[in-house]
Amino acid sequence: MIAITREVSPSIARAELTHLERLPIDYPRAVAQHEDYCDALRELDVEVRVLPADAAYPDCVFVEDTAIVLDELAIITRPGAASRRGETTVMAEALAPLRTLVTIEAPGTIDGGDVLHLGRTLYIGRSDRTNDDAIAQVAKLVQPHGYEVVPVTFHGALHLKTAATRVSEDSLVINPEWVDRSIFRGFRTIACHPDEPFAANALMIGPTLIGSAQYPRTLDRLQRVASVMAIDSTELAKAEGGVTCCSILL
Ligand code: CIR
Repeated sequence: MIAITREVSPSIARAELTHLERLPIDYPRAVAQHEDYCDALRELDVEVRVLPADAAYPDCVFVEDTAIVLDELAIITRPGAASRRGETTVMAEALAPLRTLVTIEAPGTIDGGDVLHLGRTLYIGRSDRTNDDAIAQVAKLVQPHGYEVVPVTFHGALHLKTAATRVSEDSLVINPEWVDRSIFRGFRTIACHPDEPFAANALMIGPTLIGSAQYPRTLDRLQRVASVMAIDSTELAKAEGGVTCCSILL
């Protein structure tokens, strides 16, 4: 498995924020936590390719939003926040040797964080970042490869994957306040702890889950279905990023 990640931007203090109050981010600590994240991936035998940061893009560490990668193709997104659109250029360069590339065109906007890929289904959140035009473009691009696209309405979270992510072959962790659990056909759902609303974002690498150490009560619940590696991610959490946001997996 390959993971593409990107260093933390020195301008991370100016990251986009939607649901959180701005708090000071400790940049050296954010860098150290991101390095620990990359090391956790390496420990799980993932080859990590780290792209350089760019001060022109405060949110560039959140690479998940720049592409939707399937076995058959990679879709370069058109991120919903105008400040993030230019982040896709280096991701397209990194993915070009690995996949056939296609791109989302205006007026479509979509962030990869809204795309939950479960088998042959792509659940795509309708959000401030992702519109129906882009969802229709994705559906047209993936249908020839046998994928179904299911648009999902949700509330309270920036991205669908802030509210639901896969944690094992047949289960998801979700925040039931933000997304209706009955949408995900064929999957068991484990609710995050009610005091940890941002804990429904975990990164599944085979039988192991990388989760945020900030959410111990939810991680306890997830131990039932996976072996959990808890990492500190307090600084990027202040920029509204979770553990899935920081990598593209192939
Ligand atoms: C943003 O608002 O775009 C960034 N500050 C956070 C993006 C997090 N990405 C993700 O959940 N996939």
